[in-house]
Parts: sequence; C-alpha cells; structure tokens
Amino acid sequence: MQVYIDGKYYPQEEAKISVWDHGYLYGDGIFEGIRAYNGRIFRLDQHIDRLYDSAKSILLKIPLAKAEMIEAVLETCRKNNISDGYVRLVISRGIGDLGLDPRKCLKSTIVIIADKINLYSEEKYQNGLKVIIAATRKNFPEALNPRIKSLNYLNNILAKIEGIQAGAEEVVLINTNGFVTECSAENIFIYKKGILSTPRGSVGILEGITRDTVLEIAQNLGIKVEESLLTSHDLFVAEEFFLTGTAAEIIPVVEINGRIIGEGKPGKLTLRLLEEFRKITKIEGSPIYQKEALKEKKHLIA
Ligand code: PXG
Repeated sequence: MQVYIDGKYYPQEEAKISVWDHGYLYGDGIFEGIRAYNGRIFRLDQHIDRLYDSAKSILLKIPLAKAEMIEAVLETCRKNNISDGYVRLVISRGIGDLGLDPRKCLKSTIVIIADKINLYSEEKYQNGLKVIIAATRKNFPEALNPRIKSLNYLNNILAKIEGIQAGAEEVVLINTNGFVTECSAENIFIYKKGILSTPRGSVGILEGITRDTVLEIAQNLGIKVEESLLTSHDLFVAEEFFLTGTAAEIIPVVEINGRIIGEGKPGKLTLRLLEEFRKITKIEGSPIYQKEALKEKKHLIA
C-alpha cells in the first residue's frame, strides 16, 4: 500500500508521523472518511467541502487548493489500484513542541490512506443491529461543535465502549437537552406513520453525506421527510429504524434498550432505500481512472 504524506508516497511500513505532531499529541486536526465504488469516488466534492469547512472552523490552514486535494485523493486511489475501497484523509496541525500552542506548528500534516474497508457483516444488514442509548452525552455545540469532523473522537469512543460492554453493536447519543443526536459514527433515521425523520442539525450532529443522500433518495421516492427534534421515546416506538454513514451505508436497527423495532427485522422502506443507495453509488461519483484513460488516448493520437 502506498500512503500519501505531504505530497509524497510511502510504503505502508514507512508511512510514519512524528510524535511531536499535534494531531497525535492533542487530537488537533480534522479528517474525512470517503468511499470509492466501481472506479468512482462517491460525493468527493461534498467530502472536500466539509473538510475545508472543518479546517476553517478550527483555523487550520490547508496548503492545497480544493482542486489539488481532489487530485491527491484520486492519485492515491490510482497508486493503490483502488476501484472499491475507503479513503481516509487526515489533516493535523502539524509538528510543534510539547505545549499546545498551535502557532508552534508551522505546517499542517496531510495524510491520505486508500484501503479496503471492514463493514458490518452481511448478517447485520440482513438481521439488523441491536443498539443502546449511551449514558455519555453528546458534546454540545458551544464546546467542540459536532459539525467539525475533528480528530477528537474520545467522547464517541467512550459511548462506543458502553455499547461494547452491553453487547450492543452501536450506541445512540442524547444531547444535554434530552434530544437524540446520532450514533458513534453514523446518523439516525426513523420511519413512522409515513414520515421519515432524522435529528435536525441544531441538536449537534455531524451532518453526514450519507444522511444527505438518503434524504434526497426518499424525497425522489415521494416519501415525506422531516428533520426533527426526536426523543428516545420516538426511537422506541418507530416502525423502522436505521443508521447511515460512509462506512455503514444504510444499516437497519431492530432493537434498542430491550424494545423491538417493528417486527424485529429490517423494515421495507429501509431495504428499499438501501437498494436505491447501492444503485446510485455504482454510477455516481468522480471517476478515478478517467485521467489515465485520457492520457493514454492522447498518447495514441499523438
Ligand atoms: N456522525 C458521525 C459522528 C460520524 O463520525 C457520520 C455521522 C456519518 O457521516 P457520513 O458523511 O460518513 O455519512 C460519521 C461518519 C468509519 C468511520 O470508518 C466513519 C466516521 C468516523 C469514523 C470512522 O466507520 N464518520
């Protein structure tokens, strides 16, 4: 595997970052998780826009223009012969000293890893997940805003550990006002009485790109969608319940805190949305290899 670090490619064993990097010392940085399907990168522009918004919010200067970053992602996929895979793009504040002053970090560190991905097992897509509500509350927006995809995932990890200890595959985080936000790495959807609902942005969530896609698909199918204020009760009494994320795609939930959702198996709409999602991911997206193909063509013509 060839890993991109600051414009150069390194074999996996040599892809290393300094222990003085503030991404390591303080979690001072941001990231994106992006997916490639069928030789195309799904919603690459949206991921890059979110990355630059995260950077702007934390006053992190990215030394590449968006177009250059897009090209670096595509080139990393090409170098690794990726047609279907997962891209992890990480930008940290860079190398500094042992104090947290970001001014000591003169240049951010950019890493791009293109690899295969570990999804939930096929069994989970067929039978659904069991989740619990975590005691750990969601970070509130006036502290570290959940809209920033930052390298600080400890709050999510603490919630995830609660899930692991309880034998649940995922955890739902509630905010300090009692409203449902999201899971440790996925957004939440429920379906009840003909309405598909998802927590609205203002409760403090990462506004997922898969979430956006699902809202679009549902609207195109003529399903009523709402971005709402949901409580745990709404989840308990949902007819259908599923999670969305780049890694998870659309994954059904069949049990929450001992309450069985619907008939205890993935709902009809959930499966329909997953089917549509898989269709779209196959054909949409930025082509990884087109540039090579074009070059070759030109070469042949010349
Ligand atoms: N909420 C949070 C907190 C996330 O971290 C999502 C929602 C879904 O967003 P997208 O844009 O992916 O639809 C995420 C996704 C992984 C992984 O490899 C995924 C995420 C973070 C860390 C790991 O499964 N983010």
